[in-house]
Amino acid sequence: MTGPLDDCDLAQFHRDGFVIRRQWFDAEEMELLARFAREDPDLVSHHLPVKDAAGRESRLTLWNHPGDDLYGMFSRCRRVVEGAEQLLQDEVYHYHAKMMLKEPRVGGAWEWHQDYGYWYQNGCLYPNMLSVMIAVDRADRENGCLEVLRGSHHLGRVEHGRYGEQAGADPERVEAARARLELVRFEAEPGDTLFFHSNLLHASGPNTSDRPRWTLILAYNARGNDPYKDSHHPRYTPLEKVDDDAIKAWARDPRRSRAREKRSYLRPEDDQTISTGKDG
Ligand SMILES: O=C(O)CCC(=O)C(=O)O
Repeated sequence: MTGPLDDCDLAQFHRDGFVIRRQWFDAEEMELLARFAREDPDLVSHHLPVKDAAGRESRLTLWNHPGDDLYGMFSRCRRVVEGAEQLLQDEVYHYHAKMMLKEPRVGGAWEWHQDYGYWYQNGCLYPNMLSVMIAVDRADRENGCLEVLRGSHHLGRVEHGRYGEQAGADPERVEAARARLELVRFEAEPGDTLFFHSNLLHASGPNTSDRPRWTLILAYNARGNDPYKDSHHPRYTPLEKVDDDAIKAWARDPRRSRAREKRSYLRPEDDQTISTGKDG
């Protein structure tokens, strides 16, 4: 399969479970996204509050299907979709998108987990799934950037559940993995993009800074991994790709530039794992 990623990226993804592409989206694209998101009342009114073990609150707003608005252009652009297809070696479809709103001083931590730890429950037989994290704000240690354990996707799926005050992967396994595997921080400028495997162990600290840390996370499933049962995320749904210049073209189109989808957002009652600290 050909696409935007090169052989080095593919080798790194298979070896490490992730690949980082700096400035995958340029400053103009990121300014459009940041403005669109910060002016979007739905992100605030539909957010799901998730508390960490220390009682700090993170917020996320999640929807399943990409449409024709600016978020949809990011979810559907070839740079992302064909990159995901190269990495999963299959046609992919949109599993969901979410904006993580880690606000200054209050944004909470995320415990160590694998996304497939939860997606497994949704009828996905294989972990042939991934996420694409796009930094909307600068992300660093102080405002709680994402941390991953290099190569941890080779562990396979680790047991997930509620352990004491924490929801996430089995802490005994996490501790053993942390003792052996390198921790890598996704310190990022707006537009930097991380593709990561659904079995990669990842976590993030609280936002102790005066700056927000918003990120857009797009999740994709392989067509060949169509879930065997219904869940709160979609089964295979063909994804209509758009060219990479669609993001800027969208903003130049006066009919579109303010248009927002009427989307169906995930609600806490749709998914019990939300109340235990994860969207699943
Ligand atoms: O945004 C973060 O810091 C963590 C996000 C995460 O772990 C996830 O969405 O699976």
